[in-house]
Amino acid sequence: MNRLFERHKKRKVTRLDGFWQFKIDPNQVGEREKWYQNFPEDSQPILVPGCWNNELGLYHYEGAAWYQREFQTTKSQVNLVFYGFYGLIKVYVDGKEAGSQYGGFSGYECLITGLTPGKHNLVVLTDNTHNNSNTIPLARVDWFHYGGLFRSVELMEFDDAWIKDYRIDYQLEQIDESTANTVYLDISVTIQNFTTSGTNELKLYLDDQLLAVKPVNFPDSAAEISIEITDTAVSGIKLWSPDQPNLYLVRLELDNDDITERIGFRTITVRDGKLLLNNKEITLKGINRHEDHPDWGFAMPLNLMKKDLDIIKNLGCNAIRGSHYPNAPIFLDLLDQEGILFWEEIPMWGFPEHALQDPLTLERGLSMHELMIKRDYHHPSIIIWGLHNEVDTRTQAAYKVTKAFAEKIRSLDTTRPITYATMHPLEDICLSLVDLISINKYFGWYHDRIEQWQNFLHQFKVKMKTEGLTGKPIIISEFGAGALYGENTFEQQKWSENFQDAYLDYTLNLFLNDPDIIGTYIWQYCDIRSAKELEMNRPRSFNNKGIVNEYRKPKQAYWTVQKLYTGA
Ligand code: ADA
Repeated sequence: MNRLFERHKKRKVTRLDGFWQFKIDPNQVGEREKWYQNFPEDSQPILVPGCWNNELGLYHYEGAAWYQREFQTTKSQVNLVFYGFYGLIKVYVDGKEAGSQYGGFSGYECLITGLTPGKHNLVVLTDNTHNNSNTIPLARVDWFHYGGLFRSVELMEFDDAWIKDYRIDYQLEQIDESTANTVYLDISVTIQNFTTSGTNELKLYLDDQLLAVKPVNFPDSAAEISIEITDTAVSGIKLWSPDQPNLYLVRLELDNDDITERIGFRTITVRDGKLLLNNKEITLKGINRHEDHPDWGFAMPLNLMKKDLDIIKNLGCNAIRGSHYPNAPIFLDLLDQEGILFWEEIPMWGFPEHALQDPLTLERGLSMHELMIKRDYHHPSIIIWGLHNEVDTRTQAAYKVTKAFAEKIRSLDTTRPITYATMHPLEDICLSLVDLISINKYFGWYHDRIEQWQNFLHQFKVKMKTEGLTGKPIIISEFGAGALYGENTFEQQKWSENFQDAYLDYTLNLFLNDPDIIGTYIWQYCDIRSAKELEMNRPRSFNNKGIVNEYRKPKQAYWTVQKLYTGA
């Protein structure tokens, strides 16, 4: 399943999940030998969605790999949607390249036209090779480079025209959670037409109620057409909030095609050092979460996502940071339903100066932001866009990249605040570019003593005054300590559960009682596999700072955090 609601009533969609043929290509010979025309006979079956590293014998494989299967179509135009992969994807249909993309976590759509109805051969190359200068992420990260088609693949079929793209914006007449509101919808739609001329009608529904009908005139030649449906007033709307996550289905219909989006109406703003949801001050009680499990990697089943969310809600959290990449669309649907606030970011982690200077880094980063915002713009749970994480923001190279990212995001979305997580807060030269200041620090774990947190916060607030940053809310976006599940010591030794427990008790108490700090995101929810580049720094090759272990069993700190977050 990809989404928690029915996306199409009319469009024909077939899930291409299940067994595909698979072969790794460590020497990169596949393109030369044209595997896309003659798939190797010694290929093996593999399940999609899935990460190949969870297959026996492929744990450490990083590089190119090929997938193959057939699909059947009754129409001449199809859109192949790959919801998740890591790095590069190239798609071949009937022996010819149909398209490619660099990215992965925000998915890839590959449109193929002029097909003869019937059976077709589909071959996919994906490559998760990384370097330390311009891949996003770099090779050196603190999570596992799982490869493969780790989310579903879908086949969509079209007749003469299809709804290629849409964007739903709205204005609220008043912002009041306690009563029904009137909203004004502004919708823009891109229709792609494959016939040479004709007319049609575009219909707009909200929860099955027909709101507008707009004539569509196709020009003489096949083309893309933009249609605007503006200022449609709807009354009786209840706002979306963590306590009452009210959701509405917006449906667009064009003859034989249709698409449904699910939205919630709310505002999120920054004012005088505070974060306001529906004009009410909100404190983010958050946690960082990776999409990881030893048996599934990134290809987490829905049941596990739901369990994670239950454990996180039971902890008293109202916020999650999707460290460090766009999460599965279905997980975002769950967050919308459960009223959990989400920070989403691209996987740009720990870039040093030379990597920030690489022009490809900027180009890829801009494109990843665009893909992420396009895919996820309509989720009410997303309240923050994250630009990057722990890049060297003491440098001019970071300033240039951060400025370009900020401008790009603001050109695509003016409704959400932006931030990035800094690891050099006192020397950072980019903070003026964003709306929220987010700090990652580990005093008392990697360096200094835990009490250094207090001096640091004082020094940082002085810097804010001196540099004119006052008024920007402060979030502590990462803090935590490693604990090996089951390890307990009489003294508080590092790597023990009781050290971690005391660490989070001290730091959370400090932050929750500081009126300038509007949010905390504990590092981290569960223990995760780390990349092989870090295995000598990480016991078990895991990042062990989870407050539950990788199998979601609680460590001692879980209960302490629960007390502090729930105020019990
Ligand atoms: C950084 C980084 C995290 C993780 C953490 C740690 O803050 O953003 O991904 O690596 O450090 O555990 O040290």
